[in-house]
Amino acid sequence: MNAEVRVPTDTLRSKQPRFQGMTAGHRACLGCGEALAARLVTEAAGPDVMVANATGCLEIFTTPWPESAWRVPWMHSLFENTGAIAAGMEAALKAQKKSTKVLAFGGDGGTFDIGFQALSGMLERGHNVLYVCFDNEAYMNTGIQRSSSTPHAAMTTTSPPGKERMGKRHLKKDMVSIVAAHHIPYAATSSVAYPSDIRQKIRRAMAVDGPTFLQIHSPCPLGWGHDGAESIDIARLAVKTGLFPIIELERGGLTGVMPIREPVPVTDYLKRQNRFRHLFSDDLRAEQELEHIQAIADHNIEIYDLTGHGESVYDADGMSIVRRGGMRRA
Ligand SMILES: Cc1ncc(C[n+]2csc(CCOP(=O)(O)OP(=O)(O)O)c2C)c(N)n1
Ligand code: SF4
Ligand SMILES: [Mg+2]
Repeated sequence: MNAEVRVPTDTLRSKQPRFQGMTAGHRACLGCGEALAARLVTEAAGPDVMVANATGCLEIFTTPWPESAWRVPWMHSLFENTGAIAAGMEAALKAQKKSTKVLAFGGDGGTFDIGFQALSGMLERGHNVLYVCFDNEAYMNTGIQRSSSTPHAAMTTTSPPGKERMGKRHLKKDMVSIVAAHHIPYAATSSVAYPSDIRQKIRRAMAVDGPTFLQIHSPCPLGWGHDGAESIDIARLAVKTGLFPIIELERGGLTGVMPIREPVPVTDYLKRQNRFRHLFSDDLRAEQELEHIQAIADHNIEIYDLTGHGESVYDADGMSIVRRGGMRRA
């Protein structure tokens, strides 16, 4: 490199994030949305945290014995008790008069299904815990089984398309609404396609003294069937179709949405993923399913008024480079 254009190391260092709670040494697949999301979350949360982490890909790929990618106190919990473990950690810290924030991490399987009871109890009792769900829409760590977060018609090893059905028969569970129905101070969705939105929401949740929840849409190249280099594009399309609305709820009421300037057809999102390839076959049921999925996206656009702020620069097209955080309603 020409010495005249060399950037001093100190300048480079000053531009690096100050703290990374999850760093090198993990073994996630290339393009893993969950790995990137977890890095962003821990970066925004800062060093004064303790983590309870349900079993799943995140736990497995960050702790291949004897290595660990964690730079914060971190505890592996079972699938079913992450909420209870996090609540216990918070109670212990409170008894010691420490202000360290407890974070709880789980996949969609660990959150929507198996750990749901402990999560509900933790929310209802008002523990000061930020629960983050890394939503990759199936049980990926054990080989892509459907969860209650898997979208309708997606192919997994336990929802194969065939004579009986076109992939998963049921709808994706509306988890953020269920969580918000616990009247907690703050619940929101975000996507790994919008890092500044994740950071802003984590900082917001960290400042709340009480239970908070963030569900982050995190593509899994292995389970969704796309190239790892396309993860961010695909995550952005989920938002821009209306299939994954980015919203904020406070005490159960909707307070913010990320608007979509020009919604794109759901086929633009679906056709990029192998898990939906049967919907682009000659099967007569395929067209019906595509119409059904478009209707789901249209419904989201309507109920959250996602196109209502189409003139704003703070939307699904522009906000990642323009501003942090979702648009707030008056
Ligand atoms: C009670 C229980 N059931 C099943 C398993 C096996 N298991 C370990 S990880 C995993 C999948 C996790 O799925 P998810 O929570 O969505 O996380 P992901 O791996 O997709 O990130 C399963 C089924 C287990 N460890 N405990
Ligand atoms: S299987 Fe999916 S979630 Fe698991 S490490 Fe690979 S890309 Fe990430
Ligand atoms: Mg999962």
